[in-house]
Amino acid sequence: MTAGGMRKAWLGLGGNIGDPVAAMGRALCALDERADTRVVAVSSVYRTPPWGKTDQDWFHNACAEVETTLAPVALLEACLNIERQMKRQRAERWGPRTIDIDVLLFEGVEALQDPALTLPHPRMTERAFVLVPLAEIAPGLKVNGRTITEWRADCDLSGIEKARDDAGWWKRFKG
Ligand code: PH2
Ligand code: MG
Ligand code: MG
Repeated sequence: MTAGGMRKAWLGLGGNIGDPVAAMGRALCALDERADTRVVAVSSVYRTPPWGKTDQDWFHNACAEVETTLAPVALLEACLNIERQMKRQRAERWGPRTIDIDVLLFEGVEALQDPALTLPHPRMTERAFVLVPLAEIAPGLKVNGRTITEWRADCDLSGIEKARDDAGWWKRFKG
């Protein structure tokens, strides 16, 4: 635990309707503006082929590290509130959406089975659109006994390309 009772958590962000880069930037600014949470690292933005349901537009994805005094489920609630404030549109599971913010991992919580939240995120170790950006900011972080870099080496990276890597890109979308 860091000073002031802050713990680190890692988030996955994405979207494929409207302007997902702007939506991810605004979502990160909204989290950073909270008194209980700050954004400490953000990956580049990647353009990624749709996973799970493939007949939809490509996504943009990024990952972020935050420090927070919130408990895991409260952090998820904060993320869902931001999605709602941004009037997220979503029709179906794994289908098109304007913004999605997932809690992937939480410092000091090896596993969590809560009706609202499972940690680590159950599908993160199979998803290149999570592992590629996360490996930039947390290469040595361990999930289920292996590092992010090791998980990334085993997954299909085809199609993924960097879309934006200017430092602090997300701060340009402050509302
Ligand atoms: N999110 C999903 C389903 N499929 N595919 C990509 N490339 N990126 C995503 O963020 C994504 C997805 C459900 O959350
Ligand atoms: Mg998701
Ligand atoms: Mg989600």
